[in-house]
Amino acid sequence: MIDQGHLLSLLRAQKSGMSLARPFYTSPDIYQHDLDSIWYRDWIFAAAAAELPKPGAYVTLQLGACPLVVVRGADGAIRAFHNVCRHRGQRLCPKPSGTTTKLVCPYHQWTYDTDGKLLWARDMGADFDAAKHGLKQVHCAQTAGMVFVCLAAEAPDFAPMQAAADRYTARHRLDEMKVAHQSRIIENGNWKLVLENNRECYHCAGAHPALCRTFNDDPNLVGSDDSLSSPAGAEHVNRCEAAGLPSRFLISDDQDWRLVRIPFVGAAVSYTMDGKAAAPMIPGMPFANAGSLLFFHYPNTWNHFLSDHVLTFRVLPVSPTETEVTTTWLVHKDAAEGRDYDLTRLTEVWLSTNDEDRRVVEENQKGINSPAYEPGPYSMQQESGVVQFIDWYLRRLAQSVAGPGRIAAE
Ligand code: 3BY
Ligand code: FES
Ligand code: FE
Repeated sequence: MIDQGHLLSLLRAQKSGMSLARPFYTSPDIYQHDLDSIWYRDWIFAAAAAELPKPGAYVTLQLGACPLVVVRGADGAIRAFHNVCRHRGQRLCPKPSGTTTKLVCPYHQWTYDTDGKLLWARDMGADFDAAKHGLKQVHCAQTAGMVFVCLAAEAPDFAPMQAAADRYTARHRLDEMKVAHQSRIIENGNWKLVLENNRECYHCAGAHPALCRTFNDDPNLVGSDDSLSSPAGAEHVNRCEAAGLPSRFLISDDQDWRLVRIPFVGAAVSYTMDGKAAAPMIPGMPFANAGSLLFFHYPNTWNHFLSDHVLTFRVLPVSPTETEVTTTWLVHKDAAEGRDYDLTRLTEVWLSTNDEDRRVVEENQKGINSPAYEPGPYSMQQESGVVQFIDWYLRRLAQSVAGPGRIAAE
């Protein structure tokens, strides 16, 4: 555990508008503190609901020390549990995803219903009470077709974000989407470097030749600004809102989530090499050139809702200098691969972009590891989104010095 006095002195030494001091990106103690004070307390994006299309479908994730399983029950409800057998603690579901009628422990075959109830345990004697050995449940809630989990004993209020994100994404028909593709990569960098990289497009022209064909790198569109100071941004918001698409910049009071719909470059309508659609337009969208609805929620997700497909991004810390990034491409369920969309065309821009960002983040970590590294200034013009993220992070750490929360299962 980090010494609170040491953390306080690091926080006090931190200058606004400057990148973080090295320990924030390297120290195992600060990494553990990040888990305790942020990752084990906040709502964490676990999976797109479309990844759980029918009863018995499940997705697993490793949230810090906690293996979790998110599963759709026979009643259709999605629940989340600690992925830990109540017999001797075996990890119950070892695979990243699957479909099953019952959750069967691979060790001694204790068998759980998809609602977490223990159904069967061999030779446990007459005194054994199965009802006391159900899976430990964790908070689980949905918005914008995305399933979030929370390990805190008392979860933060999900309702405000849920109301806003459901309203902004309604026309994208998230309940009618299916998974077209998923990629999972490990970036050898601290999780905050992955988030920082996402919150600016200062690097886009240099790093992302494919993305820049369609993604507008105007800093007023993706930074902490409300997008209206960009003439293209204002025109886009007005046109979309007039067509009934909520689009105006909206950020929560504590700045941990934001929604805004931004335009693509020129006549582009999707993240493709030629800017043309990658999949049939989602029924419900008023027109193809609706740009991209951006939705982030700290600490672990940013997402793009287009008129023809949806991209979700899940970030999970693996170690102080390793981060898993899972990208999921969703299309309307009636779209058939080969007939209505080509998988390469749909995925190539973001597969390249993710790989380019991975390299940027890894080189960033390598430089920060050097004793020569010292915090440098963010560009207020280009990196206001990063400053907004770092300020959020530092605020959270400052609050946590008063006392981090506890995990519900403790
Ligand atoms: O995925 C994103 O939203 C960010 C915005 C700027 C860089 N990157 C493309
Ligand atoms: Fe799961 Fe024994 S540890 S059945
Ligand atoms: Fe990037």
